[in-house]
Amino acid sequence: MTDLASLNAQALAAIDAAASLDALEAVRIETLGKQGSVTALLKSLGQMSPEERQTQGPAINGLREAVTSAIAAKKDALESAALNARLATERLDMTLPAPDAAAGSVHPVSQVMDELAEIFADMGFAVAEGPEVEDDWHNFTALNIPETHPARAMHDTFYFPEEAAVDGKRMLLRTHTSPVQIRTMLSQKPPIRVIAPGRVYRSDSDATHTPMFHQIEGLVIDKGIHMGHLKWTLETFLKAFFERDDVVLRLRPSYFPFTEPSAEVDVGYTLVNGKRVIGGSEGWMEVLGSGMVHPRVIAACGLDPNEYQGFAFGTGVDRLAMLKYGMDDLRAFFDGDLRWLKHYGFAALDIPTLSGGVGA
Ligand code: 2U9
Repeated sequence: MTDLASLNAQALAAIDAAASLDALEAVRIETLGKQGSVTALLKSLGQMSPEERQTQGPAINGLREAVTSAIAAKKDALESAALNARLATERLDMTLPAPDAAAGSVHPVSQVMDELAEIFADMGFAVAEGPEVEDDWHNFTALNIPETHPARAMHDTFYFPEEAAVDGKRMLLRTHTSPVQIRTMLSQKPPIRVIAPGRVYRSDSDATHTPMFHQIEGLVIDKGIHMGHLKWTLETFLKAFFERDDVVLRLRPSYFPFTEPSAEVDVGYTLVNGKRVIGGSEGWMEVLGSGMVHPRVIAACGLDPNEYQGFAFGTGVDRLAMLKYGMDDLRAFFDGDLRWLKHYGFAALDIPTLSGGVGA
């Protein structure tokens, strides 16, 4: 019995001292292996008298179970210690800066779109989106541009072939983002405050026109809206966009079928070393079109123009980008020239704090 007790103590001490899985395996072989000490004891049961076996049997089996479970427990402990050690060496510090990857840059149009969404969000405007393939009613008729209206010809519309008609309607590429606001007015109740940024298409191409360009339009519909709301909104927007408090606006009477009265909006600039810088009023640059939403447009969307009024405005995002960041050729926006993109592109998550100068 003393032999068993000391063998038990020895085995448990060896198991306890095993510092690695290999060392533990060696202990297992020494005790429970074919030639092991515990196995030898188990084999000795065969030579014992039945009486001896009755007392020794349970004791030897108890020893084997104690050694087996001590080895299993130690194996678990060693394995989880090894896993923890490996995880510790593989730990990633998420606060470290990302490695310098030669990634792409944010296109100035995307950058300006983001800036616009942010500025207007601060004024309570939501961003509205709609299809680029439109029907005639949403792009023209609802905007007080009937079939015979000369503005239809002015828009240089890309029409889809008659065979591609949807529900009997000939489709076209939207010539402005205005159909988005029509869809918004049809699906939402006033008060409405939305901006609609996006691609628009016109069959036109020269140094200042590309067949696809980006527009942003804004629309406010509520009770009691007047030109004062329009002017304050545009002034607040232009001051935030050009990051200057001395932005001066000039509203000139104009004509758009969808607004009445209509006004073109100029911003004043000052010449600094022969370069136009926004601010002051030495000269004027046109930046926006705007006006009070035409009562017929309000009525086309199922609202009573005597109850609801609104203002709207529109501008080219590409042109705004050129003015703020000093580019002079619109076509470069769509060439995909990596040198241009590297020069004018923005780092992801970059928030520019200073205007890059006015190039126009
Ligand atoms: C609805 C009602 C009114 C949107 C407007 C302009 C004036 C405008 C042009 C500027 C240069 C587009 O990029 S550009 O060619 N836009 O001058 N847009 S008011 O008026 C709307 C729109 C939707 C329902």
